[in-house]
Amino acid sequence: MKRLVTGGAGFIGSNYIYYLLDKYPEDQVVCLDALTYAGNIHTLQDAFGRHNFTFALGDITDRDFVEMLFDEHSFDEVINFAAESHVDRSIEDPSVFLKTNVLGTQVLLDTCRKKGVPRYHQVSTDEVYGELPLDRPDLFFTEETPIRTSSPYSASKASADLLVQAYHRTYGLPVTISRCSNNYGPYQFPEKLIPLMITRALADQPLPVYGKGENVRDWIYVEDHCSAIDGILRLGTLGEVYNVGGHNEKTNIHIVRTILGELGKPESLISYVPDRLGHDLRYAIDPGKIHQAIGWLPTVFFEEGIRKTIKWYLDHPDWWENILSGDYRQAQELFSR
Ligand code: NAD
Ligand code: TDX
Repeated sequence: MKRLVTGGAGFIGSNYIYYLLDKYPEDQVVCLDALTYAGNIHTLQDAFGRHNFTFALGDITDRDFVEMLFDEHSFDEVINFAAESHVDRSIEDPSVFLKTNVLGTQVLLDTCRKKGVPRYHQVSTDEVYGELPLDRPDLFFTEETPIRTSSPYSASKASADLLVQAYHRTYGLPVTISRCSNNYGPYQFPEKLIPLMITRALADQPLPVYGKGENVRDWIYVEDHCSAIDGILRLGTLGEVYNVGGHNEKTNIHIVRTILGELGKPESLISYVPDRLGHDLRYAIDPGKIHQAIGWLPTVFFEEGIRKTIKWYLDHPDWWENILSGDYRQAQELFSR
């Protein structure tokens, strides 16, 4: 079995590559990544030692390159993690979000079709459903919830989802889609809430909480997301969408206080800042379908997962200090020559 993982130098893609290398030690994994600011070649250093791992530096929007890669390797599965993923950046400048997330997905779909790849999986997000109100804890996103996006990021991800579904319906492309809630764990870029707060608290810098910190996210430990995707690829039904989440809803301020408590840092570091534009109030996934269909359930409770995550950042200062200093970009430049 030979799998292509796009965006594998990023947070979830790299965790998925390690998951695959451990679970299927005989299978081949090829990572295609453009090493944008969010990709980090150091993240994959343990994978480079494995005989069955190959890294390809390239952009999913580059049709010629993607076709060449597919000719070189005959892929059995393509799993698309590659994306611009940060909502705040999409508010600053939507353009690259449309290019990578929509047109990049189109290139991958076209190439899968042209080369007859037997399986394509699109890694999507619960953000395509927009927001739920804070005062209706009984409401959850199901796969039937209408798409109603808030940010340029979520609009681009929703567009990609629709394209994937269209390629299934029109051309019979064998696809599945997962829509997961907020991930946390090792190798997450320190612009996202949890690693940002950990790294800033360690440096005794102010922790910027948007608005009143009352927005709710449904958190999932990254390994549980990996096992869900693997399950969908093994047991899912072609053409279907699966929501992935674990009933782990927390307010942002709860997350920030938990991190400060675990690190023994004062709450005076919290700094309330102006709210994100179009800030979604609450995300909450109903994971009933994936549980019924393939028996998947998350295994890591938030209290355990957040401790593991904080410990990982404490144990790997080189990884994130290299990012904060910008030094990690030098390795990327050397690598791309
Ligand atoms: P990330 O930003 O950490 O990583 C993205 C990776 O994609 C990087 O390695 C980057 O270099 C690569 N990339 C970007 N543009 C590329 C291009 N044009 N060609 C090739 N590679 C490119 O993102 P993440 O948090 O790991 O998210 C991965 C996927 O999961 C995304 O599709 C995202 O929408 C989705 N998702 C993320 C979350 C979350 O909580 N982080 C939740 C649900 C779904
Ligand atoms: O500095 C901050 N202060 C703050 O209060 C940051 C970066 C975030 N926040 C808030 C905004 C959100 O309510 O924390 C919450 C989480 O923010 P992010 O980490 O930026 O994640 P979110 O916007 O929820 O989107 C994430 O989950 C869904 C990922 O970045 C997406 O890629 C994924 O699709």
